Amino acid sequence: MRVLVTGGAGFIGANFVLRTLEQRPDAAITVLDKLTYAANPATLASVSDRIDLVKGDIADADLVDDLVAATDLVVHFAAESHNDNSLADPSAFVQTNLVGTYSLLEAVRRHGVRYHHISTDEVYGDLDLDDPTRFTETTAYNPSSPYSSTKAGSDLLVRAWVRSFGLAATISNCSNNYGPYQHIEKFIPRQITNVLSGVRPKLYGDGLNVRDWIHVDDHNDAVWTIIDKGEIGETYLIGADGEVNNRTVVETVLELLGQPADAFDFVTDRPGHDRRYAIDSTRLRTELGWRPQYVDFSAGISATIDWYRDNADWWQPNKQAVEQGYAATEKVIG
Ligand code: NAD
Ligand code: TDX
Repeated sequence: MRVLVTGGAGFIGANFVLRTLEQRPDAAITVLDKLTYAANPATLASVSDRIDLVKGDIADADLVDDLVAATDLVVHFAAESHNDNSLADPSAFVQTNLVGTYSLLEAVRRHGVRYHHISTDEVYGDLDLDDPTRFTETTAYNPSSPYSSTKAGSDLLVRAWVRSFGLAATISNCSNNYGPYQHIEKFIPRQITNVLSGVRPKLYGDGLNVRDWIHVDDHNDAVWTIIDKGEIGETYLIGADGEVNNRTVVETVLELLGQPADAFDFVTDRPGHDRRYAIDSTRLRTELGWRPQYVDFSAGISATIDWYRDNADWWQPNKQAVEQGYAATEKVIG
């Protein structure tokens, strides 16, 4: 099978490529990636002779048309993905997440290719800490940030292309991922690499915001499950019952690295900071039979810490610049 993976040099897309080559050695993979600041081609170095890596923009309609014409399946990971960046400057988010997705959808429509769209639980907005409900496939869209609103808009484009043009598409909305090769701007790798660099972890606001963590391999296994067995036109939520508040995550990282549990700083909160995400993945489990493999969060974090400790070459060159970027707006409040 020929597979076009957009954003395959980023965190989740690259893990998808590596895992697919392991599990499906016959897959012929082309990666289309703009190689923005978020990409690290070193992630794909070990498989460079087994894939085609095309540096290009998903909004480049001619390039996309050529690549889509030559594939059986598109798995669309490419996006601007960081909420904090979307608050500083939304323009790339509108361009890539909306215009880029539109360009892919038009090519997929012209060539009648199977399409899987990767999205996020953030399209549903947030929940109160004491709300007994969780997001399901029928929860109304209510995004908060420029990032999540452009992801919501891209999901709606897919739904419209399915209904209006009969596109052979599926959509998945997943909760927060962690694991190897995640950019150190994101919460968990930022705090792991802070502690490894002798810097105190930084918690936004009161640290009680809750995220529903899933290991990236569980996410990607779910994506293949949906591609293989999902119903065309349908949406599936992906989550591993991993709700943890941010303070507990930081305390776990500190503890696993032998530091006092209170060796962190509270910093200014993110504007519009979503309080809690929580996914009900019953549909994926009961209809398609998927189950997460990583159910012990502390063990998953411990393995992720080991990965960052053993792969300092992968992240260290970026560390100072990332922290300088945060320091420009972040103030310690406690
Ligand atoms: P990432 O930022 O690590 O990687 C994104 C990749 O897309 C990078 O390699 C980047 O170079 C590429 N890219 C950006 N703009 C592009 C463009 N115009 N053309 C081609 N390539 C471009 O992101 P990630 O965390 O791996 O997220 C991947 C997907 O999963 C995104 O669609 C995101 O919304 C979704 N998602 C992420 C999470 C999470 O926790 N990280 C959770 C749910 C869903
Ligand atoms: O230094 C930090 N301190 C902190 O307290 C950072 C970077 C984050 N946080 C908080 C904000 C969030 O409550 O940690 C939580 C997680 O933050 P991020 O890693 O920025 O993730 P989030 O905003 O939840 O979005 C992520 O999950 C859903 C991904 O970046 C998105 O691409 C995905 O759609």
